[in-house]
Amino acid sequence: MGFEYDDQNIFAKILRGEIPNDTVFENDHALAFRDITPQAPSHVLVIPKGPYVSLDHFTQEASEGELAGFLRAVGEVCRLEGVSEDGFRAISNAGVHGVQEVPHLHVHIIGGRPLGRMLARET
Ligand code: DGP
Repeated sequence: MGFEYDDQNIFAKILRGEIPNDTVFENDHALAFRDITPQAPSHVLVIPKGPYVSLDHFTQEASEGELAGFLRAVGEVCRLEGVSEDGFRAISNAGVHGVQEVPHLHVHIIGGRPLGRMLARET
């Protein structure tokens, strides 16, 4: 499957510095910042700096350095936010079924309170 990246998406604008963000952590390959509509006391988005739409796209086309830098940023955020001990949820929505709003790969790191079940059960 070919992946098309829209460089006018809002996270591309954040990476270019066109829109401000509340940065939590940054390394060579990733930026982590607070979600504008937090779902819990701690809600941080981790994004790769490269133009990738989804985890599927990223893991197909990113270099080993990008993969490592991104994943290490996820861990750094957990520790910086203090959610490692009590736990957290990492979510990456993709595509229509995943209800992805912003078409630049992001992992939500959510914690700071009990989060309940991952999904509502289907009846
Ligand atoms: P989703 O694509 O559905 O996984 O979620 C996108 C998330 O991005 C959503 O929780 C709200 C957040 N968001 C959207 N626009 C902005 C923005 O301009 N700044 C920040 N910090 N977060 C945003």
